[in-house]
Amino acid sequence: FSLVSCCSAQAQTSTSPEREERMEWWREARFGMFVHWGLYSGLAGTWENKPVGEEGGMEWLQFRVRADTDTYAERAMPLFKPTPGFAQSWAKLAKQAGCRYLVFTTKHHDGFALHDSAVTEFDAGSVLNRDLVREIVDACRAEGLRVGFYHSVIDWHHDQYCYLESKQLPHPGNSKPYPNGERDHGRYVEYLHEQVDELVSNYGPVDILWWDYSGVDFQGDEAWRAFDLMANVRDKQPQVIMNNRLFRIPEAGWKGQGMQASIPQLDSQYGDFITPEQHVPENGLPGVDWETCMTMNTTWGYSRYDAQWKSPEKLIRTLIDIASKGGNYLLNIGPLGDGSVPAESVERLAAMGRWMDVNGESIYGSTASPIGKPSWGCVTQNTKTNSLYLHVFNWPSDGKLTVEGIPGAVAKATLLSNSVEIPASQSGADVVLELPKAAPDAIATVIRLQLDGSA
Ligand code: JFZ
Repeated sequence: FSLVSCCSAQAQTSTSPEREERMEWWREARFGMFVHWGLYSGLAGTWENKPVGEEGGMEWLQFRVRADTDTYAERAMPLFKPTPGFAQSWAKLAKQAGCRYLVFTTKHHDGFALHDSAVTEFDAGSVLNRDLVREIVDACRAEGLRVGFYHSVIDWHHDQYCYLESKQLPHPGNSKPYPNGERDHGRYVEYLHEQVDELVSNYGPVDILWWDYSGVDFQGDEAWRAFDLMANVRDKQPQVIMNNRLFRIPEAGWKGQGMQASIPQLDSQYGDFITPEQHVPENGLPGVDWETCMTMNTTWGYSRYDAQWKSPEKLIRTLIDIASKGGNYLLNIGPLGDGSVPAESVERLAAMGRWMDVNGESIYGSTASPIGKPSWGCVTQNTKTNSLYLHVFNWPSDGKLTVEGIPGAVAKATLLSNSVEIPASQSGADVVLELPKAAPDAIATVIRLQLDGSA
């Protein structure tokens, strides 16, 4: 009889003491910065002097305009000019925002590698005589940030890469002619393994490997020799945490690759965490580690046309919502070709940092709330200190906040920002709090409930 229930497939991760140990910092961290940056960044959403579009992923520019890889590279390279010190400014920005880790694109689908690779000339080492991976890793370490490598297994540049091995198809976007009319995808896979080996051998400890991604009909071991690939990474970096995007459950279709709320199975053999993209799973994902990745506007790679920015309030409340459901938030920036960060992103991260400076205690090290989804906001808990954190989004007009389902006796209620005590009266699992008339923080005011006894 299957443990998977009949009506709602409940994901579970099989785990081990080693895995529990390596997940510890990641579960504490709750907030990370994602960076999409590569050749496409200098193009900034423009091709032949026209906007490629007002929204959507501009890191896909080569595909969107159906450019062959040589034309794309020729036009993009002169516009990709990282200034010295760009990496330090990213790391400082992440640190000040309250991020505990930074994950950046070592190679995106266009195939351009940011490190100094011995196995290609389509890399920063050959083109710029710089190792941008080393610069970014060093900058992160200097700020005390954990560091993760996003690595695309899709590669529109490599002349042996095929989207569907069996059909000898190149990926749409790669219009290089087939050498001898035929490709040998196995040779691409060798290249992929070599390049990943460089990345996990030459830059000291790597905290995360963030694979991206498999298609419905070509995935996992068949497509990438995924188990070998992961085993080598694990061998060189025993503590590394990996996502599950090398795999896809074909029956689940395009919606099911663990980017969405539920997949029927997850095992640490397939990756340590699931990556819902651009959304927060309605009820979290109990039993699995998950991280929502999200853009601040609509594109991952920089576009000068995309002006659809989420408000700081929306971003802060999303971080809280995710923490209250037990997940992590990986929030993206798309720097320009010179490595500078759009002012809109800097402002938003600064606002998040100001909120986190005051209220970070309610986010770091928190776990999913035992209290469901109250109408007024979100709740996180810290089981080590036996406290609950009420995040009030909608301030009660009469100043009385009723909290239902408290799993214990409340010893003390305080405003987290200034430790001022809040009068509380409890009857059973319900507590009524007498709040100040006006919300001290219009975005999210946090009230700390200390419960009796220690967990
Ligand atoms: C992938 C990339 O294609 C994209 O450019 C970006 O890097 C993002 C973080 O990851 O986007 C995907 C991949 C797969 C699906 C959706 C978006 N999918 O299967 O639905």
